[in-house]
Order: sequence, then structure tokens, then C-alpha cells
Amino acid sequence: MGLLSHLLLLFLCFLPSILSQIKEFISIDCGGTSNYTDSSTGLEWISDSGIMTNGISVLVNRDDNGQQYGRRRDFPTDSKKYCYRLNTEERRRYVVRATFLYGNNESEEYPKFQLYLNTTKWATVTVLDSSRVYVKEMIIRAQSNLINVCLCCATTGSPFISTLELRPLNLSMYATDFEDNFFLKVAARVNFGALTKDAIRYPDDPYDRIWDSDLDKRQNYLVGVAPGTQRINTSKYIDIRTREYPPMKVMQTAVVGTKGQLSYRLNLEDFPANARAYAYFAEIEDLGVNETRKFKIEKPYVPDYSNAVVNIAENANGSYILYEPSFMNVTLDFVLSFSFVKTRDSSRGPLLNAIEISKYVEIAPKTVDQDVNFLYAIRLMSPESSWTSEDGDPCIPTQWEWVTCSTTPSRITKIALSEKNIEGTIPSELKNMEELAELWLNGNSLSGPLPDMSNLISLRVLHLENNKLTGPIPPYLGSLPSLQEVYIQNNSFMGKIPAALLTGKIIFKYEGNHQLTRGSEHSSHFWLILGTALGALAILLVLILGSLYLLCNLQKWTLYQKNDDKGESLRTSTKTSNAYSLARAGHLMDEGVACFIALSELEEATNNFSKNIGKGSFGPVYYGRMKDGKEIAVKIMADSSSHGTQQFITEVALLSRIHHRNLVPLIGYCEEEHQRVLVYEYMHNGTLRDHIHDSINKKPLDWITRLYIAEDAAKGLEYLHTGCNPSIIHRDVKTSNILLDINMRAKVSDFGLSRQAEEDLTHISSVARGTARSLIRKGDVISMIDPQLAGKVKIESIWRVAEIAIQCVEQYGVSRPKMQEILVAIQDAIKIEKGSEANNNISSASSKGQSSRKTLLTSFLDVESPDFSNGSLLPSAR
Ligand SMILES: *[C@@H]1O[C@H](CO)[C@@H](O)[C@H](O)[C@H]1NC(C)=O
Ligand SMILES: *[C@@H]1O[C@H](CO)[C@@H](O)[C@H](O)[C@H]1NC(C)=O
Ligand SMILES: *[C@@H]1O[C@H](CO)[C@@H](O)[C@H](O)[C@H]1NC(C)=O
Ligand SMILES: *[C@@H]1O[C@H](CO)[C@@H](O)[C@H](O)[C@H]1NC(C)=O
Ligand SMILES: *[C@@H]1O[C@H](CO)[C@@H](O)[C@H](O)[C@H]1NC(C)=O
Ligand SMILES: *[C@@H]1O[C@H](CO)[C@@H](O)[C@H](O)[C@H]1NC(C)=O
Ligand SMILES: *[C@@H]1O[C@H](CO)[C@@H](O)[C@H](O)[C@H]1NC(C)=O
Ligand SMILES: *[C@@H]1O[C@H](CO)[C@@H](O)[C@H](O)[C@H]1NC(C)=O
Ligand SMILES: CC(=O)N[C@H]1CO[C@H](CO)[C@@H](O)[C@@H]1O
Repeated sequence: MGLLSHLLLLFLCFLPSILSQIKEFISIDCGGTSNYTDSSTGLEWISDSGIMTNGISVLVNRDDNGQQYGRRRDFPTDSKKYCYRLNTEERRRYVVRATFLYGNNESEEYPKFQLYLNTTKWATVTVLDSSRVYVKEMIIRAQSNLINVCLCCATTGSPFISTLELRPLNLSMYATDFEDNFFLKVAARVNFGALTKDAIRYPDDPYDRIWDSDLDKRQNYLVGVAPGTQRINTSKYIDIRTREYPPMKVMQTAVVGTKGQLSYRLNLEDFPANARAYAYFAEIEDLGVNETRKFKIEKPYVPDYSNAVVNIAENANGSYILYEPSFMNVTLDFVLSFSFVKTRDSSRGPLLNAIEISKYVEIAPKTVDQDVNFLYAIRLMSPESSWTSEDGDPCIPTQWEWVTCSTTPSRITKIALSEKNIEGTIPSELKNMEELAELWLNGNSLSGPLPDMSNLISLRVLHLENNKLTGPIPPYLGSLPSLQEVYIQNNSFMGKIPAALLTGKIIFKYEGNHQLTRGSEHSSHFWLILGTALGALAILLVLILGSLYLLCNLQKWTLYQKNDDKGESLRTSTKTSNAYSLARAGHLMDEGVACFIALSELEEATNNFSKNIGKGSFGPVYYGRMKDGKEIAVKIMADSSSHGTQQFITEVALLSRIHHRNLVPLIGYCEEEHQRVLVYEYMHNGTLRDHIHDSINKKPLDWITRLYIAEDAAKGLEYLHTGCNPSIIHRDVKTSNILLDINMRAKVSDFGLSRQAEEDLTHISSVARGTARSLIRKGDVISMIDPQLAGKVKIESIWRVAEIAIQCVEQYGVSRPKMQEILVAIQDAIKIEKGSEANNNISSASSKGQSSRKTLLTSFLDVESPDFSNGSLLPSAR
């Protein structure tokens, strides 16, 4: 029983570990036609027929190297690369090995081509002897779950491969200080004193490293053996439990310099280079009591090392124990000559069991992930097509057929996928391809809306014609700074074409999109009118009626539902990048930005922010005086959230490019040390809200002054709507945002919530709310006006304003007046009011006003509830 359970235990403990090691091996017989187990090694080879669709399997005329060399895979001689994808475990170290046996000695010209590991050049494979197996081995630490081994760039013959092997290593084997940035390319791994010419590998080496025999002189052209060199061997157990675990079989043989010296010369492929070099020593002779084996390295001369005395048994603390001194980083020549020489007091000559030398190969950068992600995503949308079969990095070492790349760093500049049977929606990964200049996706079956393309600042040419794309054309498209040509014919786009695409600066072809409207004068301004009218209404009513009750309600009006999910926050905060990011973030054209003012300058101007003059939507406002005497209002932005950031950006971006007598001028801005500050011209008379609301301290505004203020505000808003391209909707018109200068002329301020007209159509809340409406509808204007005005004004003039005001609260935008009409009404009212001052000198304008008033009055009294049945939210010409 005891024996049985022991055996069982042994079986359970050891068998799985050995099996698991083999299970983790990947051994690909390239060109092989079947899967099989190699009877001499126990390794399981799999045919690459299931994983490699390119190239052809070619019979090799030699069968003396094992079944895996019976066939090879030949690839076309073209400009493409051919890649095998191997699965790895992140952060684990591996031996990756590719071998090449050409076999065909009748061929005129032997192949010469390049081997790459990912984007890093691994080796040039040059076949000089068709009967020889060329071995390329790389030790890597996996950075993710896969690596690519690619062949390409044949200069003679065609690229081919015989086997591809992946061998995981254990623990800290082959760890180096440089492994984040360097692979280790094995240049020599030699077993000295070998019993045969055959290399030692699996199963003698459980990690299946290949230890070349020193009898096989052609591997590294090992020559220059010192006289008196003898081969020794042992069958005793050797303790190899150090870091690199060389196989015991390798350590059981050695060479000794019986005349006091051991020397060799060998070739190192691709050297001179920096290398990691190991020597493996184990005392495998039984030395007498008085005997010692002490030696030094004489060549190559390495300071600090060349004087060190090796005493193997002492260093290893005993015989038959491995001692593995190493150079972690040493510069070696193409021809490496090395020699060990015994010390004077040593009785025995030097001994050497094995060496291992690997070159540090710097890991080459790959194409930036954000570009590659899009390419991989779109490849999945046409799975059966041949164009998707190219693997590896899209740019390095050769470009995929359908992409064009820039170098250092590699970015995608062109994607050419016209008529490639692509189905589905355009992947959202397109978003970050900032270097993409040309996108050709025409003639596919792409559907759904366009993904976010607002970052494609290099995009010049966009071909989307003949697809099934839907949704609106995003307004920022016209503002992309590099855009020159846009083709979207024969899709199902809908909505309004952004005005910027129709200016003629961009070639824009859009026939065959039946729901896409060019946007006539009216329809293109429809949403504008809507915003305008509602915004204007707020001012007008406040101005006219002035009642607190109304004011409070009006301020709560949601002209537009706030939509803060745009996610375009300003991340950069350096002075130089501001202009750019500001322009980008707001999708605005970069026509110049208000000037930057240093915080220190502002501290001086405001006397360290000592005079608080109010509170804006951003935060506190301070009075200041610049060195040149200019008076300023300095707004400190308190809200540092992305929402606040967006407001700041919008304000700076808008105000630095629009200038109008009735818009408050932005002098500059400051963004420093988490401080965001806006600097405006100082407005001596504060906000309109102060004057209407805080009438205890201020003389109440008379009607004519109110009308002038309304006129100014309306002019400012009208400029935003019609004078700017694209149009701007303020979205936050209220009395506290109307500032009064020294002459009581009004300027509109606070553009933080503004939007360009075409955006967010779907989020517009078009239905006017509030109780203003019902009072006017009853015709009871007098009961609503500011009591302080009662009796001092011409009712006629108030009515003229009321008429237009009532139109502003019409349920649907189509029924509301344009800002221009509002302006005319206000100017009419001014004339009427002035006329009263000039003793009833009634102008034609006022009589016109009177007649329209009658119409309106009639309609107020007659119509109970307006008929909305045929009212529609779609734009319509009025
Ligand atoms: C490698 O490590 C694993 C887990 O530590 C162990 O099971 C396995 O036996 C080791 N392989 C070799 C060859 O030492
Ligand atoms: C060989 O083995 C692999 C992996 O186990 C399998 O995917 C493939 O189909 C097999 N190929 C053949 C020809 O049996
Ligand atoms: C090719 O190899 C075969 C077998 O090794 C040999 O008999 C033949 O002479 C070789 N041909 C050439 C051209 O070297
Ligand atoms: C090789 O490339 C793949 C794909 O780009 C990447 O995920 C992996 O980390 C790279 N591996 C190494 C070792 O560089
Ligand atoms: C090796 O040493 C050289 C010279 O000191 C140094 O330039 C290099 O970065 C080191 N590391 C590698 C991996 O080459
Ligand atoms: C070892 O050294 C001692 C003293 O130095 C000497 O007496 C003895 O003969 C030596 N033995 C051998 C085997 O050389
Ligand atoms: C060296 O070996 C001796 C005996 O073999 C042992 O007692 C000692 O602990 C070892 N020393 C070290 C540092 O391993
Ligand atoms: C759009 O479709 C029509 C009808 O199929 C076709 O004649 C026309 O050439 C297409 N336009 C483009 C730009 O391909
Ligand atoms: C000590 C020892 O094992 N020596 C062996 C070295 O190799 C030769 C040739 O294989 C054997 O004959 C020796 O016995």
C-alpha cells in the first residue's frame, strides 16, 4: 500500500508538471499537412494549414531532419508581409524560435528575406546551404496576449519558413534590466565537450532551448581551439538550480585546458552589439586534496572582470554544482575571441561547460494603437474578404495594401476601402485618427449614423458615397480645418446641411440623399428664430412689464435643454496650446483668440482682487484698472468642472472672434495655475437686473430708456443670429446678462451656454412655458406692467411691444417672429413713445403698428386656443 501510494503521489506530482510544460509549447510545422507527435522528442507538432491562409506548402527533398522539415511554407514574392500570430501570457518570458530549411538544392537562387517579431527587425534570413537548418531565436517578455512573427521583403527568392516554436520560460529566467525596451536575440548557445554533433534540446532541456554541440563547427564557426584542450564528461548528478537552469546533460560535459589555457573564436551574427553573456561552469573532475582549479578571463579584456579569479568549486561551494557568472551588458565584436588562463598557483587548467550570448535588440515602436483599433474594427465588418487577411502591424515593416502611413511615429494617413463589401456602422474608433487625411469608404453597405469625427483635424478627402448611411451631417464637419472634399451621394442622410459645407470652399457632393435639405433662407434659420424669439421675449417682457413675479418665472424658462455631454473638455492648459484647443473644443474656426493676460498683471490691475462688483454665472467679478488706464471687469471662474471648463472655452472662443457694439467686449483671458479668468471692458452701469430689480437704490428706468436697452440687446442678438457664420444662439438671455455702459447703452454678455445654431437640434425644447402667456392672451397688458411705469407711458407704445411679445410665445417656432422683426417692433415703439413727447406727431410706423395691433387684439379676443393640429416641428417657410 505504502509503495503504491508513493507511486501514485509521484505520478500525480510530476506527470502533470511535465505535461503542462509540453502543453504550453506551441510547435507549428509550417507547410505541414497534418498534426502529429514527434516520436523522438514527444513534442506535438501542429500543421499551420488552419492558421495561415497565405502561401503554399512545398515539399522539401530531405527527410533526415525530422518530419517537421519534410515541408516548408513558401510565401509570394510581393510587397506584403506574412504574419503568424502567437498567443502569449502577459509579462511571461518566452523563447520564440523560427527555423528555415530550404532543402531544394536545384534552385538557381537561394532565398534572402526579412524576419520580424512584431515591428522589431529580428533577422535577415540568408540561405547559403540548402541542407542546413537556420535557426533564429529570440527571448522576449510578452507585453500582451499576442505577438506576431512576420516574413517579408525578399531580395532574392521568396520568403519561406519551416517551423515556428514558442517556449515559455519559468520564474526569472532571462530577466534583464532592459527587458521593457529590448528583446534578447540569441547569438550563440554552445555546449562544450559535447559527446556528439547533435544539439541538446527538449526533453533534456525542459524549456527546449537548443544547445549547439561544439563539435558542430558550422553553427558559429567555432575555431581557434588552444593546444592541450581535452573533452571530459561525467554521468554524475549536477545541481543546476541557479537562475537559468541549463540542462544537466549540458553541464555533464566540458572542455579543460590541460596546458593552462582554453581559447576559442566564434562568429556572432549581427554584431558588434551590446550583449548579455553567460558562462556556465561546474567542476566535474574529482580534484585531489592539494589540487585547485583557478583561472582568469584574458580575452576579451573587460575591466573589473578580467582580474577576477574563477575558482569553480569555491564559487559554487562544491563540485558538481553550477556556477554561472555573467555580463549583463557587454559590447562584443562580430568575431568573438575569448580565452581563459590558469593562475600561477593553480594546479589545474581552466574548464568550461557552456556559454550563452544574446544580443540586445531594441523593441521598435509600433503604429499608434488608436489608429490600429479602427483598422481592426473595420476589418471585422467584411470577414470573408481577402483584403482582411493581412496581419501584424498595419504599417511596419510593410504597409497593408489598403492603408498609407506616416513614419515616426507611425500613423495612418489614408484608408482606401472603396467597394470592399463592408457592412455595418462605421466604427466609433475613427474618432481618434488625428492624422487621417483620406478616408475612402464609398461603395460599401455601411449603415447607421456617422461616428464622431470632430477630432479628424487632418482629414482632407472623405468618400462615403453609395452606402446606406443615415442620420444628420454633423455641423462640425464643415469646420474641420483640413477638409477639402466631401462625397456623400446616394445615402440616406437627413436633416439640414451645415452651412459651412455650402460655402464653396469645400467640394461637397450630396445628391441622392432625399431627406437632406439644403436649408433655404427660412428653414435654415428656423431654429435660430426659435431661439431668438424665446430669448428676445424674455428681455422684452422683463423690460416692459418689469414685475417681479414675471421676472422670476422667466428666468426659470428653459430655452434649450442643457446638454452637457459633449465631453470636449479642455485638457491642455499651456498658453501656446490654448488657441488651438479652444478653437477645437468649440468646433470653431480659429480666427484668432482674445489675448492672454498674465495672472500677475491682473492681480496688479485689480489690486489683488479687492473690489468685488458682482457675481456672474461663472463666479465673482472684480473691478480693475489696467496700466494703460482701461477699466476692466475681471470674472473669476469658480466652477472647475468640465461643465465650467466648457463654458469658459465657449466664451473665450466666441467672444474672441465676434465683435459688435452691443456685445460685451472680451479684452483677454487668463488660464494659469488652475485659475481661469475672463477680462471684459468695465460696464459702469452694471446689469439691467440691478436697475429693474434693485430699484430701491437706483432710479427706476423710464420707458424710453427701457426701449433703447431692448433695442440694443435685440441688435446684439440679431448680430449673433444673422451676422455670424455659423449662427450663434445665446441660450441664456436674462436681465443679469445685459450690461449697461456709461451712457446706459446695453451690451449682451455671458456666452458660456451659447451654441452654434446647427447643433443639438434634437434637444431643443421648443414649447414656451410660463404664465406670461396667459395674461397677455387675456389682453390685460396694463395689469402686468411695472407699477412704476403706469401712467407715464403711451399705451400705444406698450402695445406695439406686447404684440411682438405675444408672437414670441407662440407654441411653435414657425409662428414666432425673427429677431429682425422684433427689432423693428421695438424701434416702432420708440418712435411712438418719442412721438408722444413731440406731441402726437404720429408717424407712419406707428399707424402701421396700430393696425397690426388691432389684428392682434382681435385674435387675442377671438381665439380661445390655437389650432396646433397642423403645427409641426419641421422647418417651414413663413
Ligand atoms: C515552471 O513553473 C511551473 C510553475 O511554477 C512548474 O509547475 C513547472 O514544473 C516549471 N517547469 C519547469 C520545466 O521547471
Ligand atoms: C491540428 O491541431 C490544431 C490545434 O489543436 C487544430 O486546430 C487543427 O485543426 C489540427 N489540424 C489538423 C490537420 O488536424
Ligand atoms: C542535391 O542534393 C542531392 C542529394 O543530397 C545530391 O545528390 C545532388 O548532387 C545535389 N545537387 C546539387 C546541384 O548540388
Ligand atoms: C506585439 O504586438 C502586439 C500587437 O500590437 C502587442 O499587443 C504586443 O504587446 C507586442 N508584443 C511585444 C512583446 O512587443
Ligand atoms: C549597455 O551599455 C551601453 C554602454 O554603457 C549603454 O549605452 C546601453 O544602453 C546599455 N544597455 C543596452 C541594452 O545596450
Ligand atoms: C599535499 O600536500 C602536502 C603538504 O603540502 C604533501 O605532504 C602531500 O604529499 C601532498 N599530496 C599530494 C597527493 O600531492
Ligand atoms: C557550502 O557547503 C557546505 C558543505 O557542503 C555547507 O555546509 C555550507 O552551508 C555551504 N555554504 C553555503 C553558503 O551554501
Ligand atoms: C448614385 O446612384 C445613381 C443611381 O444608381 C447612379 O447613377 C449614380 O452614378 C450614383 N452616384 C454616384 C456618385 O455614384
Ligand atoms: C566519466 C564518463 O562518463 N566518461 C564517458 C565520457 O564519454 C565517453 C564516450 O561516450 C564514455 O566512453 C566515457 O565513459
